[in-house]
Amino acid sequence: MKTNTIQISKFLSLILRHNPGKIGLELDENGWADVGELISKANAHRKQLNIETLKEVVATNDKKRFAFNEDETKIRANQGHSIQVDLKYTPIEPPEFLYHGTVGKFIEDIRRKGLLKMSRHHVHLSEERETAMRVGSRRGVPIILTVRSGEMHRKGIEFYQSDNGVWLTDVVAPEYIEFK
Ligand code: HQG
Repeated sequence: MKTNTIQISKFLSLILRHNPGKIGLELDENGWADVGELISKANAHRKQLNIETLKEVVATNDKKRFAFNEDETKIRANQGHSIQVDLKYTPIEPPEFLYHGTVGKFIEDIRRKGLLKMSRHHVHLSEERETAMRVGSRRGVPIILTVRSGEMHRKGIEFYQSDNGVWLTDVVAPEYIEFK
Protein backbone atom coordinates (compact mmCIF):
# COMPACT_ATOMS: atom_id res chain seq x y z
CA MET A 1 0.00 0.00 0.00
CA LYS A 2 1.09 3.54 -0.66
CA THR A 3 1.83 5.83 2.29
CA ASN A 4 -1.32 7.84 1.69
CA THR A 5 -3.56 4.78 1.62
CA ILE A 6 -1.90 3.47 4.81
CA GLN A 7 -2.65 6.77 6.52
CA ILE A 8 -6.24 6.65 5.34
CA SER A 9 -6.55 3.03 6.48
CA LYS A 10 -5.35 4.03 9.96
CA PHE A 11 -7.75 6.95 10.02
CA LEU A 12 -10.64 4.69 8.93
CA SER A 13 -9.74 2.12 11.61
CA LEU A 14 -9.94 4.83 14.24
CA ILE A 15 -13.25 6.23 12.97
CA LEU A 16 -15.04 3.01 11.97
CA ARG A 17 -13.88 0.80 14.86
CA HIS A 18 -13.27 3.01 17.83
CA ASN A 19 -14.31 6.64 17.68
CA PRO A 20 -16.75 7.81 14.97
CA GLY A 21 -17.65 10.73 17.24
CA LYS A 22 -14.18 12.17 16.65
CA ILE A 23 -15.49 13.60 13.36
CA GLY A 24 -19.13 13.75 14.49
CA LEU A 25 -20.10 10.59 12.62
CA GLU A 26 -22.60 7.97 13.77
CA LEU A 27 -22.56 4.30 12.80
CA ASP A 28 -25.75 2.29 12.60
CA GLU A 29 -26.25 -0.72 14.87
CA ASN A 30 -24.47 -2.97 12.38
CA GLY A 31 -21.42 -0.74 12.17
CA TRP A 32 -22.21 0.94 8.83
CA ALA A 33 -21.35 4.57 8.09
CA ASP A 34 -22.91 6.52 5.25
CA VAL A 35 -20.18 7.01 2.63
CA GLY A 36 -21.17 10.58 1.69
CA GLU A 37 -21.36 11.62 5.31
CA LEU A 38 -18.02 9.99 6.14
CA ILE A 39 -16.35 11.85 3.28
CA SER A 40 -17.83 15.25 4.11
CA LYS A 41 -17.17 14.93 7.85
CA ALA A 42 -13.62 13.70 7.27
CA ASN A 43 -12.95 16.65 4.99
CA ALA A 44 -14.43 19.02 7.56
CA HIS A 45 -11.72 17.64 9.87
CA ARG A 46 -8.99 18.28 7.35
CA LYS A 47 -8.66 14.69 6.18
CA GLN A 48 -8.58 14.61 2.41
CA LEU A 49 -10.90 11.82 1.43
CA ASN A 50 -12.91 11.16 -1.69
CA ILE A 51 -14.77 8.21 -3.13
CA GLU A 52 -11.85 7.14 -5.35
CA THR A 53 -9.36 6.93 -2.46
CA LEU A 54 -11.95 5.19 -0.33
CA LYS A 55 -12.49 2.57 -3.05
CA GLU A 56 -8.76 2.14 -3.43
CA VAL A 57 -8.31 1.57 0.31
CA VAL A 58 -11.16 -0.96 0.45
CA ALA A 59 -9.76 -2.84 -2.57
CA THR A 60 -6.06 -2.79 -1.69
CA ASN A 61 -6.01 -2.93 2.10
CA ASP A 62 -3.62 -5.70 3.10
CA LYS A 63 -6.06 -7.25 5.55
CA LYS A 64 -9.37 -6.32 3.90
CA ARG A 65 -10.17 -4.26 6.97
CA PHE A 66 -13.15 -2.47 5.39
CA ALA A 67 -16.11 -3.33 3.18
CA PHE A 68 -18.80 -1.50 1.22
CA ASN A 69 -22.42 -2.62 1.14
CA GLU A 70 -23.80 -3.74 -2.23
CA ASP A 71 -24.53 -0.34 -3.75
CA GLU A 72 -21.43 1.22 -2.16
CA THR A 73 -23.42 3.82 -0.21
CA LYS A 74 -22.23 2.45 3.14
CA ILE A 75 -18.88 1.35 4.53
CA ARG A 76 -17.83 -0.47 7.69
CA ALA A 77 -14.87 -2.17 9.33
CA ASN A 78 -14.92 -5.97 8.98
CA GLN A 79 -13.69 -6.57 12.52
CA GLY A 80 -11.65 -5.11 15.36
CA HIS A 81 -14.27 -2.77 16.88
CA SER A 82 -14.08 -1.54 20.44
CA ILE A 83 -17.46 0.25 20.20
CA GLN A 84 -20.63 -1.81 20.38
CA VAL A 85 -21.78 -2.95 16.93
CA ASP A 86 -23.58 -6.09 15.83
CA LEU A 87 -21.81 -7.47 12.77
CA LYS A 88 -24.25 -10.39 12.61
CA TYR A 89 -21.70 -13.15 12.42
CA THR A 90 -23.05 -16.64 11.81
CA PRO A 91 -21.49 -19.41 13.90
CA ILE A 92 -19.43 -21.82 11.76
CA GLU A 93 -17.31 -24.89 12.36
CA PRO A 94 -13.64 -24.01 12.87
CA PRO A 95 -10.63 -26.07 11.77
CA GLU A 96 -9.24 -28.53 14.36
CA PHE A 97 -6.53 -26.06 15.39
CA LEU A 98 -6.22 -22.29 15.31
CA TYR A 99 -3.28 -20.10 16.33
CA HIS A 100 -2.84 -17.01 18.46
CA GLY A 101 0.29 -14.88 18.45
CA THR A 102 1.15 -13.11 21.69
CA VAL A 103 4.22 -12.16 23.73
CA GLY A 104 5.95 -13.52 26.84
CA LYS A 105 4.73 -10.94 29.33
CA PHE A 106 1.10 -12.07 28.81
CA ILE A 107 1.71 -15.82 29.14
CA GLU A 108 1.27 -16.15 32.90
CA ASP A 109 -2.08 -14.37 32.76
CA ILE A 110 -3.18 -16.42 29.78
CA ARG A 111 -2.25 -19.64 31.61
CA ARG A 112 -4.48 -18.60 34.49
CA LYS A 113 -7.43 -16.95 32.73
CA GLY A 114 -7.20 -18.19 29.16
CA LEU A 115 -7.34 -15.92 26.12
CA LEU A 116 -9.64 -12.99 26.78
CA LYS A 117 -11.02 -10.52 24.26
CA MET A 118 -9.48 -7.58 26.12
CA SER A 119 -10.73 -4.36 24.47
CA ARG A 120 -12.08 -6.05 21.33
CA HIS A 121 -15.37 -7.90 20.81
CA HIS A 122 -13.78 -11.32 20.44
CA VAL A 123 -10.54 -13.21 20.81
CA HIS A 124 -8.84 -13.15 17.39
CA LEU A 125 -7.36 -16.39 16.06
CA SER A 126 -5.63 -17.31 12.80
CA GLU A 127 -5.74 -20.34 10.58
CA GLU A 128 -2.06 -19.96 9.67
CA ARG A 129 0.82 -19.98 12.16
CA GLU A 130 2.53 -17.37 10.01
CA THR A 131 -0.33 -14.91 10.46
CA ALA A 132 -0.29 -15.48 14.23
CA MET A 133 3.45 -14.84 14.12
CA ARG A 134 2.86 -11.47 12.45
CA VAL A 135 0.14 -10.56 14.97
CA GLY A 136 2.42 -11.44 17.91
CA SER A 137 5.37 -9.54 16.40
CA ARG A 138 3.44 -6.27 16.75
CA ARG A 139 4.22 -6.46 20.47
CA GLY A 140 7.71 -8.01 20.59
CA VAL A 141 9.16 -11.48 20.24
CA PRO A 142 6.15 -13.59 19.21
CA ILE A 143 4.98 -16.69 21.04
CA ILE A 144 2.52 -18.85 19.16
CA LEU A 145 -0.23 -20.60 21.11
CA THR A 146 -2.15 -23.47 19.54
CA VAL A 147 -5.87 -23.49 20.29
CA ARG A 148 -7.79 -26.80 20.14
CA SER A 149 -10.71 -25.17 18.37
CA GLY A 150 -12.21 -28.42 17.06
CA GLU A 151 -12.53 -29.74 20.62
CA MET A 152 -14.05 -26.44 21.80
CA HIS A 153 -16.58 -26.53 18.99
CA ARG A 154 -17.59 -30.11 19.86
CA LYS A 155 -18.23 -28.90 23.41
CA GLY A 156 -20.69 -26.34 21.99
CA ILE A 157 -18.51 -23.23 22.00
CA GLU A 158 -19.27 -20.95 19.05
CA PHE A 159 -16.80 -19.70 16.46
CA TYR A 160 -17.28 -17.06 13.79
CA GLN A 161 -15.23 -15.92 10.83
CA SER A 162 -15.05 -12.28 9.80
CA ASP A 163 -15.24 -11.31 6.12
CA ASN A 164 -11.48 -10.97 6.07
CA GLY A 165 -10.85 -14.48 7.35
CA VAL A 166 -10.06 -13.82 11.02
CA TRP A 167 -11.45 -16.51 13.36
CA LEU A 168 -13.34 -15.19 16.38
CA THR A 169 -14.62 -16.62 19.64
CA ASP A 170 -15.61 -15.19 23.03
CA VAL A 171 -12.93 -16.69 25.24
CA VAL A 172 -10.46 -19.58 25.06
CA ALA A 173 -10.21 -21.36 28.42
CA PRO A 174 -6.67 -22.46 29.43
CA GLU A 175 -7.48 -26.17 29.02
CA TYR A 176 -7.86 -25.68 25.24
CA ILE A 177 -4.50 -23.94 24.81
CA GLU A 178 -1.18 -25.64 24.04
CA PHE A 179 1.62 -23.53 25.43
CA LYS A 180 4.63 -25.34 24.01
C1 HQG B 1 -3.39 -10.55 24.94
C2 HQG B 1 -4.65 -6.74 14.41
C3 HQG B 1 -3.18 -10.91 29.28
C4 HQG B 1 -3.39 -11.07 23.52
C5 HQG B 1 -3.94 -8.06 14.33
C6 HQG B 1 -2.96 -9.82 22.77
C7 HQG B 1 -5.01 -9.06 14.70
C8 HQG B 1 -4.00 -11.34 27.19
C9 HQG B 1 -3.56 -8.68 23.57
C10 HQG B 1 -5.99 -8.26 15.52
C11 HQG B 1 -4.96 -12.23 27.74
C12 HQG B 1 -4.80 -8.11 22.96
C13 HQG B 1 -6.07 -8.76 16.94
C14 HQG B 1 -4.96 -12.44 29.15
C15 HQG B 1 -5.23 -12.16 25.61
N1 HQG B 1 -4.05 -11.75 29.86
N2 HQG B 1 -3.12 -10.69 27.95
N3 HQG B 1 -5.82 -13.28 29.75
N4 HQG B 1 -5.71 -12.72 26.73
N5 HQG B 1 -4.20 -11.34 25.88
O1 HQG B 1 -4.70 -6.22 19.66
O2 HQG B 1 -5.05 -10.81 18.93
O3 HQG B 1 -4.45 -4.36 12.40
O4 HQG B 1 -6.75 -6.79 21.09
O5 HQG B 1 -2.50 -12.15 23.37
O6 HQG B 1 -3.35 -8.28 13.09
O7 HQG B 1 -3.12 -9.13 19.30
O8 HQG B 1 -6.32 -4.30 14.06
O9 HQG B 1 -5.55 -8.62 19.93
O10 HQG B 1 -1.57 -9.69 22.71
O11 HQG B 1 -5.68 -9.61 13.60
O12 HQG B 1 -6.69 -5.18 11.73
O13 HQG B 1 -3.89 -9.24 24.83
O14 HQG B 1 -5.50 -6.93 15.50
O15 HQG B 1 -5.38 -6.47 13.27
O16 HQG B 1 -4.42 -7.39 21.81
O17 HQG B 1 -4.80 -8.74 17.55
P1 HQG B 1 -5.40 -7.15 20.60
P2 HQG B 1 -4.54 -9.41 18.96
P3 HQG B 1 -5.73 -4.99 12.83
